[in-house]
Amino acid sequence: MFRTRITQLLNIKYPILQGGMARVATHELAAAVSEAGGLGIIGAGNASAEVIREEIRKLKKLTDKPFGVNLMLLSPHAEDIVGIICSEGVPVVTTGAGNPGKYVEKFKKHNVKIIPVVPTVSLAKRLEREGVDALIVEGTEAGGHIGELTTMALVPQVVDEVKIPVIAAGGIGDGRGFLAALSLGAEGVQMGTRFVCTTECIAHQNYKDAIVKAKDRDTYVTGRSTGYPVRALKNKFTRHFIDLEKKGVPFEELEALNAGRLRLAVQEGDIEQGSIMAGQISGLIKDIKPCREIIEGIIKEAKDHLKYFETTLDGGRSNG
Ligand code: TUI
Repeated sequence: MFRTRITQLLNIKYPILQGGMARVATHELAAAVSEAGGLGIIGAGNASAEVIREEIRKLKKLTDKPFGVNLMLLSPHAEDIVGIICSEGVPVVTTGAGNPGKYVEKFKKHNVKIIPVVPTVSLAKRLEREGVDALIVEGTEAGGHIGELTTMALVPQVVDEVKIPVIAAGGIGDGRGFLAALSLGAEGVQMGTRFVCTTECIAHQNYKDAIVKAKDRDTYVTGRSTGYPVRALKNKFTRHFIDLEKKGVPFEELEALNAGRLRLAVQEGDIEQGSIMAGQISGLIKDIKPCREIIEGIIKEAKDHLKYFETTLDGGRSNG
């Protein structure tokens, strides 16, 4: 059940991808997700090509299942990482924070499946024309760098405009969200925040605990004024950033303030001065558990929910 064009394209058991989060999505997390039947993804973030080559090699020692690398297009090392992805035989690349158009030909030549994250219908249509294999359509509920539209509104609009398969992302954390995404016409989901709160994720315990503690209104978007909006958990750092933004502090100063903040939260566990990138679904996440339990739990919950549609929602008239 839940076989789609995405499970076929990627040769995976369940149509569940793990977001390629900078610093957080290391080989440990990606291997665990792939071993559990999803698609684990190493987040390249701003790391150097050498670091990512090592991550890929370490992942291959832990699993022989398909996996991906996320190419963050704002990285100064993006070009070099494209080369590593092609030479190391990575089966899938996802991209974020920009238009990967100029790399499509090279990835195709090296048989790398390319799946960009898109925040709009126009970019989705353009990248389909350029020959990408599928799209991750991400709503503003997501953590990290985000677009403006919600998953609920954006996914069906993209689905209606493209023929290639769509993966929904942003605000998905359990079986209900998974099924909702399929109802919108997506053929898979990508989850980030849910996979941060796993035993295999290397993020500092304070980072995971902050997400588990978070309630519905505890995320905030900084950087709207600079054109680089980022969703993270509210803390001293986001409050300070917003204050400066309101005062009209120049872009360069705000950028400088951002430097090193993700590392501070992920590695040092500084949850007041660091940037705890996380999505709006944080309020739903109540525990830290192995990736396999999350993935199998989502599939079971989705199946149970389908039964609920068939039985309870027709007033119990159906005999199943
Ligand atoms: O990329 C993300 N999330 C990210 S990237 C990131 S960067 C970073 N920050 C601090 C430390 C280390 C790394 C943090 N979070 N998600 C995918 C995503 N892509 N969301 C939105 C987009 C996007 C935006 C504009 C994709 C394409 C796009 O195109 C603009 C254009 O050029 O047409």
